[in-house]
Amino acid sequence: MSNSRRLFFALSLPDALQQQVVRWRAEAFAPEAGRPVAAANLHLTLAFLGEVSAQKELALRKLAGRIAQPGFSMRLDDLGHWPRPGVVWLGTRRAPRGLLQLAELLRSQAARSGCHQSALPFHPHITLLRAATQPVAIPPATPGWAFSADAFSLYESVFENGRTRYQHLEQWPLAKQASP
Ligand code: 3AM
Repeated sequence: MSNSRRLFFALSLPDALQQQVVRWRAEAFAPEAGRPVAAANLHLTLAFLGEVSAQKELALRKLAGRIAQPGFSMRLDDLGHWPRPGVVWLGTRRAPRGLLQLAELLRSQAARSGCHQSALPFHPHITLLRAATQPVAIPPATPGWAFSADAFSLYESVFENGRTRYQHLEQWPLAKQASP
């Protein structure tokens, strides 16, 4: 399997927003709540592809390059805890249609290319803490950051020296958002 890589499509967070989220997280959660995801690893997963051969990766990159979806904006105003996977997440109370359509498109392309897709419904989220398997005090609100997506990316999940790091591989633009 040395020829295959563990890949996923995701939205990246701008550097400034990464830093704001990380600073807020340090105040908002107790240190024992879970293991903080590194600022550079914060992302919103659109479609998880699993272990993908070089040939399949090339085909999926070509399909991604033909996507002509509009960009979108959302408010990061929701928080939650999934105790089973041990995840504390940041999300949105109103997922924009553009986000749902983009994820649906990438997931169906992945499924047609033979990448197993979870049967669970898509729940857009940015993982803040991992290994959060004990009850966590969730703050009542987030600062409600505005987040605009004008591109989506392909990442490789690399596990080395006991740590997971996400390597950015390629980015594709979303079409300009229509003015309101
Ligand atoms: O940070 P999140 O949770 O959004 O949970 C994994 C992470 O997303 C998810 O893919 C992202 C990069 O690893 N992931 C890992 N294994 C998965 C699987 N089998 C998975 N998503 C769905 N099915």
